[in-house]
Amino acid sequence: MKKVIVTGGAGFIGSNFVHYVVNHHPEVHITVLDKLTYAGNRANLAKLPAERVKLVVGDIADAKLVDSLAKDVDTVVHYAAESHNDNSLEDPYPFVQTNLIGTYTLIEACRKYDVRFHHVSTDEVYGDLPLREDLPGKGIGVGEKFTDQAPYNPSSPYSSTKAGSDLLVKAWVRSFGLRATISNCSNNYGPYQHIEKFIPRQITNILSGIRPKLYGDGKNVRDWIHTNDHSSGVWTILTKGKIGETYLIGADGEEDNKTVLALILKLMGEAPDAFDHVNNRAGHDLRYAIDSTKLREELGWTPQFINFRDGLKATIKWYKNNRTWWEAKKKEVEENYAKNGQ
Ligand code: NAD
Ligand code: TDX
Repeated sequence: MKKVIVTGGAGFIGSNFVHYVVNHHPEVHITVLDKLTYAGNRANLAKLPAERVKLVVGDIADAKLVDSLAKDVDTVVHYAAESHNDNSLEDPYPFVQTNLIGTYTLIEACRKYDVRFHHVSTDEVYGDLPLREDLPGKGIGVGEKFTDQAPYNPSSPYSSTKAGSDLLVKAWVRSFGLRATISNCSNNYGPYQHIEKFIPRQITNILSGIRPKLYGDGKNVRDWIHTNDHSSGVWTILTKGKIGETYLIGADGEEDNKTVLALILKLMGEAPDAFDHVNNRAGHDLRYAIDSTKLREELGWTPQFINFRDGLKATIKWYKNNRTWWEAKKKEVEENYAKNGQ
């Protein structure tokens, strides 16, 4: 693997992956293909050496552009997507266009030039799990987690288009021999995450003198993983994964939203009740939980950033030290949420 296209490499997880590869794998040259939507930001790549990373601003659904780039590389790692559930409930169209047509365009080019393809997806394609407190018998070890055998059962326009994109990749492997793997990861946190998402929204609210906003009763559970561990998981699959296989990436980080918010408030020196309950998300998934045994045992991957409190502390510090990165966007993001009572 010497010449790699990273789609969506100017977004949150994609740019962290580009940093990871530049720092750990000096032989790789990267072309980032990114449309720079509201979620993409050139600044995420600004500190990287130009001789290692080139940014092409363009759409993954632009077949001519994709064809011209794919013919010169050996690997495509596909992060680009419309990624926010709340936005997909307002306007599903960009999700259908980018997540489905965009992925289709990429895999067509990869099959034409026999390029290795890795598809980055989400645990949300499997729908949700019941809360542990609603299961007979409570506590650790109770209740199933998602594995790669779980049935697809997505809830939102976002997760259904991600599910559709996974199925396209699976079909292209079987019908056309596309050399592809898929990963489905749980909720990421870390630097460069857009402030529309839960953790950065609450941190930047506090830094802006706005009270944090919790959807519903805050009992919904997410399985948090530091984005650097997601990057090492994707790299492991790219280098050791079996073609046609799906690997789930997760770091056993289940927490309910109320607990995460309480920790943010504590770490930032705020009172425990200094937040607002706001309107719940329509169709809000209850719980996600990943069983990553296959990736750990078959490919030898282990997450490194498993202390959530420390990871959160470092993330708070990053948003404090990088106000110029997010401050100009804050007003618009909050105005959009306010329209929905959120
Ligand atoms: P993000 O919204 O921060 O970044 C998406 C990037 O894709 C942006 O840079 C954007 O400009 C680019 N993009 C969007 N449409 C494009 C198009 N048509 N052509 C080219 N570029 C386009 O998203 P993220 O949170 O970094 O997620 C990246 C990927 O990881 C997505 O595929 C998402 O489904 C998946 N994922 C995310 C999480 C999470 O917790 N955020 C968890 C599991 C999987
Ligand atoms: O202000 C908020 N208050 C709140 O309580 C926001 C923005 C969210 N929430 C809740 C909703 C979710 O239960 O926090 C949880 C996390 O919300 P998001 O950050 O929007 O993430 P989620 O919907 O879980 O999806 C994320 O993880 C899976 C990513 O956005 C997806 O791209 C990924 O596939």
